[in-house]
Amino acid sequence: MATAPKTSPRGTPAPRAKRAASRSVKTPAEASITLSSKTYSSWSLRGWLMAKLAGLSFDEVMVSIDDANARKEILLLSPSILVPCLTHGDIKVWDTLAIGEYLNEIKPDAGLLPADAAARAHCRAICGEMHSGFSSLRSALPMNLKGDFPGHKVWARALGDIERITAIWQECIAQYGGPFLFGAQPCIADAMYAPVATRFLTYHVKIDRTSAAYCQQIMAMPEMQAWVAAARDEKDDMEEFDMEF
Ligand SMILES: N[C@@H](CCC(=O)N[C@@H](CS)C(=O)NCC(=O)O)C(=O)O
Repeated sequence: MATAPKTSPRGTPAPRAKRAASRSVKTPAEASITLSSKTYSSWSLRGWLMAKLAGLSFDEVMVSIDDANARKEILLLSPSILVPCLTHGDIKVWDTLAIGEYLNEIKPDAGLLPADAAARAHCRAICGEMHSGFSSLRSALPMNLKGDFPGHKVWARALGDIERITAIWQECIAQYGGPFLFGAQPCIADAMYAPVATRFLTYHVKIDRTSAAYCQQIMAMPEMQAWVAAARDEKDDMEEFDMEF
């Protein structure tokens, strides 16, 4: 697997792209990503954010997972019937962690994984914990970027998940110096935990100062601000979720 150097060219457009932009010619996107709700779909947010951090140019294919015809469409676009799904040429990648690893292979200079092998292993471990765990937190505090629930009661099992997540964050920030989990730049791990940061704010979860500052750091990212603004513009509100979606 390709590893990433410490520095990133993120935000520095290639000279060719610059020339195209100055003539107002829209260059075709390199890829597309299937997404569902920007308000509620935490996995869509993770995959989208990873692609943004990678510097990939991509089209967003929005599908509503409520609608039967749209579900058929997702089946064509994503063999798991889940979002996100990345399509890059003939290659389809339909699982968020796999998308992150694939993006790291095609954009090895983007810094999606830490350059140091030990930090990289640490990063993969905490991404794995998010990918396969914290089910109590997910069902108790579903992502809802239009919501604000100050009095929300957090049940005991979700509190265990919150303790573990904030311990992960504190440990990473102490070890790598912050402000992101693995240092100065956001990486795959920050994309994996970004929806959790939104939940802590939406439900006014009481957390330590380091974790609270980390949530603010995530929300201040220009990519997150763009995603949240798009979520607020989404028309269809859904009543309520009893599990993460
Ligand atoms: N393990 C999958 C989880 C993806 C997932 O659960 N996606 C949800 C949206 S956040 C979904 O597509 N649900 C479709 C449905 O419930 O119909 C991943 O890593 O991508």
